[in-house]
Amino acid sequence: MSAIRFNRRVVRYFLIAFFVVLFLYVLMTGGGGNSKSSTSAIKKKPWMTTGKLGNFEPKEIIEREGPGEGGHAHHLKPNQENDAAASLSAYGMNMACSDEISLDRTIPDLRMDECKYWNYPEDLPRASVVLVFHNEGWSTLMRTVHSVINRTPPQFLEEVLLVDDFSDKENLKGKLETYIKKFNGKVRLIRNPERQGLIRTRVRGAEEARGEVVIFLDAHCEVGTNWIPPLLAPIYYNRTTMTVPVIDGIDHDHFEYRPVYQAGQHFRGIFEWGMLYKENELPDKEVQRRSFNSMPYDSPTHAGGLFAINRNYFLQIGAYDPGLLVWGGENFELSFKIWQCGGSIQWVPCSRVGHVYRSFMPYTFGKLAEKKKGPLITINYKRVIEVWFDDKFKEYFYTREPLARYLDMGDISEQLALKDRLQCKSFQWFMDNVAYDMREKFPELPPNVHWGEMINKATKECIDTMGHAAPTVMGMSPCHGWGNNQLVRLNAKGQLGVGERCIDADRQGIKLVFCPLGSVEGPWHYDEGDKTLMHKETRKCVALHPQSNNLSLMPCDPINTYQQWVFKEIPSP
Ligand code: LR7
Ligand code: MN
Repeated sequence: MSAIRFNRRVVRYFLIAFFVVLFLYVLMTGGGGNSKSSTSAIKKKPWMTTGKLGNFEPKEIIEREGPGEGGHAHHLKPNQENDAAASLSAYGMNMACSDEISLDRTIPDLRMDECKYWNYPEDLPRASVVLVFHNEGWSTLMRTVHSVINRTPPQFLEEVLLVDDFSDKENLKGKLETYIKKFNGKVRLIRNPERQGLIRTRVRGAEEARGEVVIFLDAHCEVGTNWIPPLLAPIYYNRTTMTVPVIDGIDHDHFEYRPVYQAGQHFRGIFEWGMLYKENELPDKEVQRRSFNSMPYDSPTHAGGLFAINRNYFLQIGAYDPGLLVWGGENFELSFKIWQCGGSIQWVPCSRVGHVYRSFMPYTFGKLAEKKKGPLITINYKRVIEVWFDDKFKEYFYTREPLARYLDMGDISEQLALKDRLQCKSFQWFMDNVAYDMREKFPELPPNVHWGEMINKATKECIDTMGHAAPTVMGMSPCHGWGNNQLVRLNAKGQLGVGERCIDADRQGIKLVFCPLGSVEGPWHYDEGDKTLMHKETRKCVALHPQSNNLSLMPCDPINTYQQWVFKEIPSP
């Protein structure tokens, strides 16, 4: 009897010990088991230590006191208001405030706790951190450099490469050249002989960079604790993976460092059919694919500014399309190209970098924009969708941006040839396999039945957003023929809108509102005969008040010209 009990106890202890060992093993290997490919078989995977700090974690936590330290807001004195206002309007950020904050200031460690326990290979590739800049403020530019130098293990930092996109600010000339000498060659400066815009300037940076990996940052960033190993590791295992840090916000007025998302919450980049960049909560499929919530995850696209990529791979896939000008759309071009041509994009929760979101864009697009007719960013989008979208999806873009059909996007034959040469997959493949969460947020768009200016028959004026952001009431103004705030679209499902926003009605009048997410339908019925626009729910019609010039719903009166609306397509610009 006792012998049997004894044996049972031994078995029980043995089983417990077995599971403890198994558990520790799973924990230490990151649950991944064996390696991905034959080359990576010799490369050790990152692993989670049990209770011990990861191999590149800083050994001590630095604390400092002073303005803005710890990422706190710094408030200027009332008598500095003029300086603050002047710098805000020159730079889109309060440089008077920034100038009082140390270039070496500390920022909070906003990572998930788990991040501190990851170990990474000791032989990660070396990176060139490339900062392109055009007329940036001195202290925000240099704080970016300082934060990279201070918080990057030197063995992984080949250089910080500053690429000046033809700035004309005096302090970015000789003073900058002298200042960077103190970094003993770690910081290098090259200059464009003429303005190239950020897109071409980044390509030049990648061509000139000496590191195996290039990491692009905007010239007003601060990198977080142990930011670099988690960005480099996925590239080390697979050179066709591009990695993106989590981008926190730095206030443009008082420089407070704020988390974009709480630790552990994950979002990824998608887009609206008018090519507006959006972020969407990580779909369950991606959450479940990973064994730890701090592990990198796939993202269809990225915001544009901050990412790491193997330098040769970036150049091999044609870097950015050289036909994209100055600013905008390049983030989509690179994302579609990478995914469709066999690479991948991962967002990395354990790497956090702060970025100053400006209050407005302080620079113009210069000579490059003057040469182009029409809105340059939309032209960039058109190039991107014409190269990477399948025909069906191109229509969604033109439904949202009808004027884009008439814009001259230049020659895209080289891009199409590249797509062919790299044997890239279709956009449908991308939508089904990568951006599958787009369907619920931004379903496929029904065509427009009308678009253009929406003109009142009585006054001959146009319905207009008056330049206000949603939610706001719509107004009336003389038709100007430029589109923009007067460019209205009515789709086959009764949705009326301007750009990405929708038009609806309530007691206050006819309003510009956010479109309901996940729906392409709307409340309107347009009568092609009477030219009235009826709200299906209330069965009332959009009417203009002759005296006040206000818009509201009124009982339908089809012979009243104040209730009659005609759509006029706008000729090509
Ligand atoms: O002509 C120019 N030449 C330049 O060198 C214009 C700009 N630049 C530099 C500029 O000095 C800065 O360092 O390029 C960098 C980016 O310009 P910003 O900071 O004016 O751009 P942004 O932060 O408003 O815009 C986002 O979208 C851009 C165009 O698509 C770029 O991809 C930016 O890098 C990108 N920024 C981010 O992704 C940071 C996260 C915020 C978001 C969204
Ligand atoms: Mn920026």
